[in-house]
Amino acid sequence: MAKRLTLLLVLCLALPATAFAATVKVRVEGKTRTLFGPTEVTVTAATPLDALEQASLAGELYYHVTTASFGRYVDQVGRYGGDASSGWVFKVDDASPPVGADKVQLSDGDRVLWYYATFGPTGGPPTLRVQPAAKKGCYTATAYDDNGKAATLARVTWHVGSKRSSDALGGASFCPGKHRGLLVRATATGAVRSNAVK
Ligand code: B12
Repeated sequence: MAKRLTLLLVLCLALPATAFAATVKVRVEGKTRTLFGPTEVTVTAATPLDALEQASLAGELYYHVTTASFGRYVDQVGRYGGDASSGWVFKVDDASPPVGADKVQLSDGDRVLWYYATFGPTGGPPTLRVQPAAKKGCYTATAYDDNGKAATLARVTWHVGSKRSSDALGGASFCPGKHRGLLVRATATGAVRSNAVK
């Protein structure tokens, strides 16, 4: 009887780590380049920290976790660690959760973004998201602040494959014409580069 109870207890303790795992997308944007999943890779993960672990496994990506006063803290991904007000932060569905990366329960369909950023008095840099526009063959770029509030940037630079394609007014949709499967991305001064879309 005691043995059965112990087994039950062990099972209960082990369960939460896997029971709440969700199917999510993950991307990692470094200081100077994308480190993992420009098109956002689908992984199974319970928390944003877990999603980073899955990205690390799939992409042989180095990261390091330390324990700080608030709990578990990612102090390095790839080559760069944090320094003063710069370092690694994450968003879930374009908004920055106000707690550590092991404290957020992910749900199916969530998009996790880890990125290197420098924070100032008004918060971190906006992150860019590219989506297909209503008009076929066209794309839009939206900037999101730390609260996940969408904003239109004054200017956006569009990239098709490795080529810088054009500068455009933020908010205007971009219609590159035939681009033979090359990926479309957006960048903007002071913003974290966007995901890539076919
Ligand atoms: C500077 C700072 C940052 C910098 C750290 C740069 C660096 N040097 O490495 C950056 C911008 C990278 C950052 C990131 C994040 N931060 Co911060 N950060 C702060 C701030 C303003 C000061 C911390 C500090 O320097 N303390 C002084 C030193 C001497 O003490 P320390 O314990 O050694 O400080 C270290 C830890 O605090 C650690 N750290 C920083 N943020 C966080 C967040 C968590 C959850 C943990 C465990 C550790 C940690 O970095 C510090 C330097 O090494 C505090 C607010 C405050 N006034 O305390 C918020 C604060 C600690 N951060 C917070 C949060 C939520 C985050 C993020 C989770 C945000 C996100 N969604 O990504 C991320 C961490 C993600 C990750 N990497 O795991 C919250 C924590 C709330 C909580 N109860 O969990 C705070 C309290 C701000 C707030 N009021 O919301 N942060």
